[in-house]
Amino acid sequence: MLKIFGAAGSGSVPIEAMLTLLQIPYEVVEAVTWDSETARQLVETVNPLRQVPALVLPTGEIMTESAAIMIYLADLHPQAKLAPGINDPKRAQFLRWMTYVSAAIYALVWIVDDPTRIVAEKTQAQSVIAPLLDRRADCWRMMDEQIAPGRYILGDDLSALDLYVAVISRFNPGRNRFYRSAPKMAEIVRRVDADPRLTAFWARRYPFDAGWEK
Ligand SMILES: N[C@@H](CCC(=O)N[C@@H](CS)C(=O)NCC(=O)O)C(=O)O
Repeated sequence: MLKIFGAAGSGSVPIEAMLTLLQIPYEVVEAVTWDSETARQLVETVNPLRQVPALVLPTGEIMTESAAIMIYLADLHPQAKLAPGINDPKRAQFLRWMTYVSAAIYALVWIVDDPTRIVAEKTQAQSVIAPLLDRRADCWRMMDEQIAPGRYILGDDLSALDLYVAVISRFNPGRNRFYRSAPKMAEIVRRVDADPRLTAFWARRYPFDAGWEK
């Protein structure tokens, strides 16, 4: 069975959502890395970066990096059409935006979660966060301006990219700002939030609690 080192409300959630849609059983090793040194040490046994998600394949091989894991799983199960195939004209934009969300937006979490990683003076830490959150919002805006979506980002079929954006857009500065920055994708993430196949999953792994849009 697949094993994922992950946490509710983290970057493991879009992978878990994919596995749910694919109806593939998996086990989660819950590790809230941003909250506890014990969790980071647990994850370090599989990922020296001490970050979730980390996927343990049935062979024991380890895979990290959320976008890569999602692309890999989608390609392994082409019948589910969660990624355009290698010769599909949509493939280039799929790869482009999966990598963009990971590299330009998600990766900033390393500083946002703990600015003292780059700021010597603890008193200056807060001043680092606002520009990073502005940068995230601006990256969503630039992506939104360059896509021509249908019901979903790449057209009329749900793909791994929609699941990825639906989750990462909930990270700070939060969904309300995302809706303003990315009006086209705002409609799409709401559609993903409301997907009846994922209702129980979201409730368990990233609940829509009061005030969740921030
Ligand atoms: N590039 C990685 C980023 C993973 C990441 O930043 N994970 C966060 C949780 S959402 C984490 O584990 N942070 C703990 C830390 O960096 O100390 C990916 O896309 O999988």
